[in-house]
Amino acid sequence: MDDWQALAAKEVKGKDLTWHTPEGIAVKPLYTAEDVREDPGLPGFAPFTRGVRASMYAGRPWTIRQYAGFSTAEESNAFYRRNLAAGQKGLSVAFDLATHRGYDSDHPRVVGDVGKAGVAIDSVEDMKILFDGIPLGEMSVSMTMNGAVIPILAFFIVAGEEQGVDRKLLDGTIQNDILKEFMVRNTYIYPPEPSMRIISDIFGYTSREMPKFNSISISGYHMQEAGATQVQELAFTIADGMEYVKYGVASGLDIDKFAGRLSFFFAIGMNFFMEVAKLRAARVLWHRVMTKLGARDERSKMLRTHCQTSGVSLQEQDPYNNVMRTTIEAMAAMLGGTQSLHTNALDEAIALPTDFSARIARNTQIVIQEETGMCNVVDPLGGSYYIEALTQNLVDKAWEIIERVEAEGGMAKAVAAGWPKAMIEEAAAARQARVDKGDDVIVGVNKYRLASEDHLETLEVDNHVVRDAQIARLAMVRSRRNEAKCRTALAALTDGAEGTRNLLELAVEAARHRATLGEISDAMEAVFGRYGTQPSPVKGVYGAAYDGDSRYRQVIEGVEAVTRRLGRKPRLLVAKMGQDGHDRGANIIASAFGDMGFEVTSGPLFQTPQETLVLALESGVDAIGASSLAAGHKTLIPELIGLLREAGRGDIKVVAGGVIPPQDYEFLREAGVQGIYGPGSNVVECAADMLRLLGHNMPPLGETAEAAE
Ligand code: MLC
Ligand code: 5AD
Repeated sequence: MDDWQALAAKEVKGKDLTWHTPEGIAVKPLYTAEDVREDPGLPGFAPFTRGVRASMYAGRPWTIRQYAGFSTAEESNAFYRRNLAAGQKGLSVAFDLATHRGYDSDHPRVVGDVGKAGVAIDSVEDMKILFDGIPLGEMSVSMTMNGAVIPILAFFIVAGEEQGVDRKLLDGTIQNDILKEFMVRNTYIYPPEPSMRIISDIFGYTSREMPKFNSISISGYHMQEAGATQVQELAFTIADGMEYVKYGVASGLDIDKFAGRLSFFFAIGMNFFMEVAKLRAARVLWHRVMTKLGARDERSKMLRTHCQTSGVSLQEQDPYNNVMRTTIEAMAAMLGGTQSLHTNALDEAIALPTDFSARIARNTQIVIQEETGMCNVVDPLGGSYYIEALTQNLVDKAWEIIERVEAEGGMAKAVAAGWPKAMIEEAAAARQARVDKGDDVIVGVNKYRLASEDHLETLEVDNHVVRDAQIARLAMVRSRRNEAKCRTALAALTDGAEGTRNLLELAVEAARHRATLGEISDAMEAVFGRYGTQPSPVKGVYGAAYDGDSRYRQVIEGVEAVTRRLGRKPRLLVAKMGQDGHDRGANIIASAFGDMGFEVTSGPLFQTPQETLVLALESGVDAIGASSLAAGHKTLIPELIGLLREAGRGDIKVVAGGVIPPQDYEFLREAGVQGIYGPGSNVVECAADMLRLLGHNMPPLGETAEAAE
């Protein structure tokens, strides 16, 4: 080793080759047998470091399970069938945001959301169409639903019933993970306490009635998407799992009766070896945790997981690069031993997948499975000094966080206290600063950027058409049902929410009588109430990363000049309208603009344009930045501008940011939007633009005012 060190030091002239990762791990340039503390054992045996099955993919490859859904049940059903015919193996349903948040498609709050980010499901009738020709006793179906989990699972059970499928045979997964919703994903409906009860009720019902069904998908995915480091994702996900097990046990269930059907879900980003090690570490940690919690059955201690390649790692610029990124991530997922995988489409940063982009995404997995021979050997990276050392490293680092969570009374308390969310937001702001400064390279975005981009065909859903169709079907369902029976079932559900009867069981009865999603949701809301939160962006992280940077300094000076002119700081409202809860971008903008000297009002989630207008006027803002990541921009932003004009405040500047396809730019500009910032926008540049909009003579960054003139 001494000789190697001397030789390497000579080669690099003494430069330190240690890589300090965002998770605080010092990765050395070389690993040897000395670094491996423990023998990882064998696959299929505790603690499952090398995989949960003895034969792994040599016996059966992971499930190719592409997450999808858009527009109506008919259109999504046809899409699923085409995909299954082309080699997809399992289904994974994406619902629209109206459905997620417990609103029927005819609700006035969801005009911009129906059918946009997923499929609109209002009743059993929609669910039956969604799975028409797809036998629910044979096909495993995952449903990503958390807020409106009771009506959706009830619809699924009744759709199965009406297909003639015994509940005992229903195979699939429901996401049902509410803790991470409060932390990062934001499609909650009820306050935390009743939300946790709902989860225990689902554990109780499924463990009794649906032995093949995975009752939860404990998700770290969205944490990484929100900016968490791999260690944070790992630790908070395992800690969430512990909390659910404790609630299940406290509700009277035997741990080994339900724990074997808990499943997990992780994001797989671009740090290849770290991701492989993360999945191995997750299995070690879960085995440790479940042993501690008193599980006896080995299946209860076995972490089975779905993975999805990382959405945030994909870019709008030079989008074919995304195919390579997704391939690398897919390989990390399979080398880490995932049970099921979704590979993202190359148009991820702009829209939902088209048939074309979905085909490339699916084939990424099929090529790995069928052309490379990679599945023939179990855990082929096992025994790599680096991988084994990194696995241990991640276990140790995550364990420190898990111990902190436990010391403070568990994850529900930690979520209520807010520190995990703040930790993730700090990591997100730090990452954004590294990207904006060019320290973290993104090819085609902050390095090797193209002078002009080719046009990419993307999917567009006309949500007015979808909404009209849904409203018509709702009317039909309501007119044909036995109103008295439906009302009685809904009243029983409200009583159940007040009492202790199993809510899923009661909702199944209501679903049979054609109660709608909104009605079932409301029946519980009457007792539980609807939950809302106020964003509180982190301070100082973005600014600290930029300390001493001349371009950043230029913006600060610009803000100071505007402040002198106005006699107060320039004021910005960061607005989130519609049911879109993706708030990473909004939080980063609020945080970074605050650091640069703006006075920022962070609007609450789920606002109507009318509510945003009121807040803008109350806060006396100069500009509004509307953040849109769920395709509501063409409906909601023009409506807001119209309201501002009606109120005589057309002078308030409106800019838009988020996932906005270039073909919508013209439409938005015509509607009065004065700046559009898609994925890959540099936040310091955005701030400079904002100063220009506010009338400041801001030269291009990097140039002095004289040079610009
Ligand atoms: C597997 N099997 C084997 C085997 N491998 N049998 C013999 N030899 C082998 N080598 C058996 C398993 O035991 C099981 O049977 C059956 O084959 C299926 O295998 P599995 O490993 O359980 O796979 P699968 O059915 O695909 O289940 C994977 C899962 C599940 C457990 C992770 O929870 C799942 O599918 N999750 C998907 C979640 C998802 O799609 N989420 C999307 C989120 S998108 P048995 O009898 O033991 O069950 C999102 C984005 C957003 O959230 O924000 O909107
Ligand atoms: N169809 C396909 N993929 C979707 N995603 C979200 N909604 C859909 C949908 N309706 C994927 C994207 C996103 C991640 C959270 O899930 O990849 O980044």
